[in-house]
Amino acid sequence: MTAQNSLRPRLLILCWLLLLTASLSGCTAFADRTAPQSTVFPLSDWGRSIQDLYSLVFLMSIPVFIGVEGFIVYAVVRFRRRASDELPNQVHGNTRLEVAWTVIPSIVLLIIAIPTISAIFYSDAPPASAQNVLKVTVIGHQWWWEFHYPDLGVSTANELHLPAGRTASFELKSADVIHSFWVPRMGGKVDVVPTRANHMWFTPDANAVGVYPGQCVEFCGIQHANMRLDLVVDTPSDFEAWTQRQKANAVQPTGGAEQQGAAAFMDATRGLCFSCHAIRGTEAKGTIGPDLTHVGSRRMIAAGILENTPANMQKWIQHSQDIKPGSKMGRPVGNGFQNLAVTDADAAAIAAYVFSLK
Ligand SMILES: [Cu+2]
Repeated sequence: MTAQNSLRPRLLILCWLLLLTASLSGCTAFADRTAPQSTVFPLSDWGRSIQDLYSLVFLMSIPVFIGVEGFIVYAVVRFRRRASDELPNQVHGNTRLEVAWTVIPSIVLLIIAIPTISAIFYSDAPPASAQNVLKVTVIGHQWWWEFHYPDLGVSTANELHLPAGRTASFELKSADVIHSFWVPRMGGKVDVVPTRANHMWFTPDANAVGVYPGQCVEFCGIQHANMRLDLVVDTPSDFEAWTQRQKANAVQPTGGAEQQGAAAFMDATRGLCFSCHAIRGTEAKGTIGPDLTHVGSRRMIAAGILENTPANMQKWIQHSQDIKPGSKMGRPVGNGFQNLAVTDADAAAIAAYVFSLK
């Protein structure tokens, strides 16, 4: 045996081992029920309808895989070149084989098509049995999410609250370019397209209380990857309490750093914040950026990039263009934005003020 020949089986074994390792590492991710963005352990009715389809296709692909690979292995072994071989038998066409490999895949596709079409119709509108459907309007912006609850009179940004066990129906719109809305644990993705409204719905499971990250999944510009959101599934009573807090106007500070921050927020030569942000109950009525009426109650800021703390809030106010280059947070210059020119003292005061808006 030459050196080259003895190397070949070793290389083959190495390739198989690498493939096996890669597949097994995939399995551990697949089996992790706590993975926040797993799609294979859905927590809603809509998510389950998609998962059922996925399981069906996966199960059907197993015999197809074994069959096709089996035939390949058989052909490789049975018809391998032998020392005594001359030119193999030359054949053309085999009607029986060709009919078989047309009919069998057609049957497989038909079996997949029937539940797929029924799942598409199921996802179209909430089932007639859904009671007290909660309406939510989702508006995608470069690069954050706006949420309105038209029947509740509540608006928020980047943090979507839903009560467990109650069907939510979404109207999805865009303020600028095409985005796509996705909370993996709840179901699939739906495009968010300018000039039209798309729709989706799902019912978070009654036992799904928790926080589930979501994100934009359609490339929408430089900060696309930083266009995240949190879905907070509350118990019905927690959701009711949250709604009541969100409905209220902002409580204005009467002293301390918070009050100085409120003054800087409304000052065109200092914070300039009011020109882009709204705070209900004040003169700030801007619509370019998120409504800040209760921003202090949110877990994250900057569309899921920074944890909501006074220090991070100050960092975001002063260094928004370093943290999220290209975002519309900052002072407009030419076609873009630059960091706000606020003093450290003003930035700290504004941060204390908006953080107090719970
Ligand atoms: Cu995007």
